[in-house]
Amino acid sequence: EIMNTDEFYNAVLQLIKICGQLIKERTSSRNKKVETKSGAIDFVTETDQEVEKLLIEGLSMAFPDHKFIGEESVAGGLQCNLTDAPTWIIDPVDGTMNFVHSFPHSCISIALFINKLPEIGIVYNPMLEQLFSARKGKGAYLNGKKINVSDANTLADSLIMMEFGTTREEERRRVILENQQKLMPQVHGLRALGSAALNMAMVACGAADAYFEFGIHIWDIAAGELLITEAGGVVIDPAGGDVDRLSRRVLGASSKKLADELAKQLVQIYPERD
Ligand code: LIP
Repeated sequence: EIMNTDEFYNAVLQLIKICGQLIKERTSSRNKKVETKSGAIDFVTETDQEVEKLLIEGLSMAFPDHKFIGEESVAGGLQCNLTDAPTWIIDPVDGTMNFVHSFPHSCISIALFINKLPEIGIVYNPMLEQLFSARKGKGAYLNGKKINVSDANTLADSLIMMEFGTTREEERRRVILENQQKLMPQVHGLRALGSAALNMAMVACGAADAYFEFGIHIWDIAAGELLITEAGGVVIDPAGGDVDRLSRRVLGASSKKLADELAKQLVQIYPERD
């Protein structure tokens, strides 16, 4: 059943454009206010906090009964609680490390979930003017043009997105390197954009064939999931089976066959749930 989400979609698009302008203006600044969060290489800036505040204020003014899960609100102590109520899941700046370094691959990632399922997903990189959008049952788009996943369906033909992580913890680094070592001789190539949402957008538009990561949170992947599925791909748990959005694990791919083949290869990590 297709829900009418026009009102929500139009409202969030307006806000995103304003917030995107802010991110774009500030990304080249050499004196950003940067603080660390979970560890030495996990950052937050005043822009992350400001953008999240603008989005939540704007959306709750328009839709007073809607709920929110925001990266910086959760970092500030709020619960990460997904209910059936319409809930906006927000990463105000995904790829904060990139933003801090003026590497032009960060984005706003925002999704609307209703009954715990994605209805709207938007990933906007204002530096490169890339607006990825999807609505349940209506396809996925890049700047208004329909996008589709690639037709790669074996690892041997694939370009795989993966990440180096935001922790220096020994065990986590070891598993990341093991996965790189296992995959490198089997695939066309490995890439890391530094943003889960943008990695997923690359899979959605067919520029990459699969992506996986351990340790992400629901706000990193909420919008990207709908982009990939509406573009014809799949999003599953990295060990195979259904994705569990609060498990901090994700694998997205252009096809079920490729997703399953990749899942079988991966050394697994099971981080503490959100
Ligand atoms: C980041 C992700 C990135 C991942 C990090 C982190 P942030 O989000 O997008 O892909 O490796 O774990 O979650 O902190 O820049 O919003």
